Amino acid sequence: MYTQGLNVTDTGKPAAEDPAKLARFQVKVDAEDKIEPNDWMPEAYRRTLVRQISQHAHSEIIGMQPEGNWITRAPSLRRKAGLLAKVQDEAGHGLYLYAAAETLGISREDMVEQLIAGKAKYSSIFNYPTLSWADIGAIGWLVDGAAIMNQIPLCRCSFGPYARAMIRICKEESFHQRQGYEIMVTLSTGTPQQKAMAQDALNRWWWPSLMMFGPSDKESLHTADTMQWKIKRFSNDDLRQKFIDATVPQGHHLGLTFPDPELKRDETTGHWHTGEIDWSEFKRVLAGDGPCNRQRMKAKTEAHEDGAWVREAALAHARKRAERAAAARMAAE
Ligand code: FAQ
Repeated sequence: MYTQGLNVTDTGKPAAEDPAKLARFQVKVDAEDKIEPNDWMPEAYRRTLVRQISQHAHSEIIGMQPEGNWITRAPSLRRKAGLLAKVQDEAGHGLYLYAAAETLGISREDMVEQLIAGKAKYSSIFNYPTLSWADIGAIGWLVDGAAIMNQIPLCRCSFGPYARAMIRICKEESFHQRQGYEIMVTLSTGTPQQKAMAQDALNRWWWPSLMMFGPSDKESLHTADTMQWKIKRFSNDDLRQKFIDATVPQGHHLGLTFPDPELKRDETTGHWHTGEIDWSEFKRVLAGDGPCNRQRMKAKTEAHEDGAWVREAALAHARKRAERAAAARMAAE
């Protein structure tokens, strides 16, 4: 279990924290000063950040799989180059995020082990299959669209390394969203078969995209704490509503129909209202029983095992370099 850097007692339980330190911490957060890794922070704040940032990193890494599925089958060289770059960006986002979490005292190896052991979560959305090329458009438009809506406020997160990592990530995600929407525009204005593919992708990705924002506010476990600590700036339901309001007109512009007979606009408030989300499906996917959970974890575990020699070689190389540098220093003395 991870304990490095924690204020723990002999029993392994977190020690009671100094109320004066807690109060100073909250004043700093309320003043919008960033909390940096060497600053004092409440144990629960550190744990929450490790949980959220590592889940976020795992999502980026597992999120490479559904799109990676189409790299060899992209319909043109231009589409293939774009998709390759997008998947590589996601690997980069995973790395920035693992690095941000490491500043809190946990190692990347431990985080990856937690993922492989099934102890750490990743976003529910990546447990759905990519059945046609249109799914690549729908992922960019809807999944990256939802990711940006959730992540722009994280650029103002109280924890400095996470906030700074999010700035670059959001710029890249915005580009991904446009790239995905452009695929949807091309398909929706193409042949009847292409338009049908775009509609089918929207039918399958709409509801899971709404679930990305997490449980409803009344079911959310962490929102109250994370909003007080200014990690989250908006609740799950508020962000979901912003996404719905931004996305429904985009879908109508494509000439597509949302798979929700209850979807309607409130003329007074201007908000779009959806039917009820199927939370039993969300819970099933989180419990490991979504359409692709097993496939995703199998691919991740195999990639990790296949990559063992690269990690060993990198360590051996680093050891040799250190030995050579030490020998050179001795010779110079
Ligand atoms: N999937 O109390 P809350 C992307 C869990 S990146 C799985 O509301 P919180 C880029 C939650 O962890 C997508 N689990 O939790 C891309 C908690 O469980 P725990 C990822 C979920 O943390 C695009 C429990 O339910 N983005 O897409 C989900 O306050 C295209 C109770 O929930 C981030 O990670 C879910 N959807 O709010 C890549 C953003 N929702 O930990 C490739 C950062 C909730 O107690 C291709 N994260 N849970 O065991 C966040 O903003 C928050 O963590 C939320 C959840 C909003 C996800």
